Amino acid sequence: MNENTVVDRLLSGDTRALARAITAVENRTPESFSMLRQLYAHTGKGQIIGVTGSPGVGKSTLVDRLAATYRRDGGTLAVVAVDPSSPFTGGAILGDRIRMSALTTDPGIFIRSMATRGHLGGLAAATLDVVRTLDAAGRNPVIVETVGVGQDEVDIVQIADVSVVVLAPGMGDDVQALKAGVMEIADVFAINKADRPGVEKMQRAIEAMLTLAPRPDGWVPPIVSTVATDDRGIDALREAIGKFQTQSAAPELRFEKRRASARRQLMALLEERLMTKAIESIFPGQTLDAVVDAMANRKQDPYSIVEAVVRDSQFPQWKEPQ
Ligand SMILES: Nc1nc2c(ncn2[C@@H]2O[C@H](COP(=O)(O)OP(=O)(O)OP(=O)(O)O)[C@@H](O)[C@H]2O)c(=O)[nH]1
Ligand SMILES: [Mg+2]
Repeated sequence: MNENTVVDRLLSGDTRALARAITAVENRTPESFSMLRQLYAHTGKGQIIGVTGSPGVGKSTLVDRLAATYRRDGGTLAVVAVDPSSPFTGGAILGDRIRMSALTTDPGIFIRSMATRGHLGGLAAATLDVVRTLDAAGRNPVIVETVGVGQDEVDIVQIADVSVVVLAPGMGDDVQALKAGVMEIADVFAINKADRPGVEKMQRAIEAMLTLAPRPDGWVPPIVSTVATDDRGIDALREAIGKFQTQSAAPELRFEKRRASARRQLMALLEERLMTKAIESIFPGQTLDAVVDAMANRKQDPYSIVEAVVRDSQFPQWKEPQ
């Protein structure tokens, strides 16, 4: 099937065309980049909701319930789970870490699992492109679940229009751990597993932190208690998400977010493509990991590598891509 047909079909909401496109995007095929060029103008329409938090806090269960409430409005949506633990599968199978219920058989909810391993410095880029493709296809919202640990995950969450950080009671130390990275990107907090003791303590810990570090935009992130397994608090969570979206829909705020997101996307793509190209050209047949290992063993030094890359690179002038 030619690309134009796939793009047209995808834009008209065809689920099979979407599934094929997503697989191509995940595999970073040359055709996928040509398709992404055509799709870019159609992106930025829907809402992207990031859901992040430590392993096991109930993100997937919560996403499942949240997806169900959006689905009841009648639109089609998507869930992307970034799974840091499973080996690279090409995203073809659902890891058992995605605990989606009956929704998995509903074509109105497109679900993909992305594995962290196997991407050369480009998980953020690949995930961003998958999310953009879903957005172009009219999936709204696109909910992205990530475990909030590494830089990649933080990068991914930052493309979201609204970020929900999920915590669970009895994880007091975790609030401290999250503080450095994920805490400051939380637009909404969900204290899940609120059927367990320690909800108030957790709430106070979050409030204390918010007081210490108020946000420059003046938004005070709401804290919502949920019991995902019991479908409790889901409407309140959705309302909190909606409130933030209304406030950040102010044109100047929205444009500022879009600029930041555009910058990140460009950097992520450049990093992915330039890194691959650089390593391939100076160390044919080697992987980035092998080069990094050689550096760790002091068999290579980073200065010579960078010097070689910069010296041998030719940066052509901008020409409209074919
Ligand atoms: N008691 C209780 N258990 C819950 C709740 N929500 C989820 N769980 C359980 O917690 C476990 C982990 O839930 P997941 O939804 O897979 O958590 P996750 O954060 O997506 O986990 P990872 O993707 O592995 O990081 C499962 O056994 C859920 O049934 C809740 O509100 N209360
Ligand atoms: Mg999960």
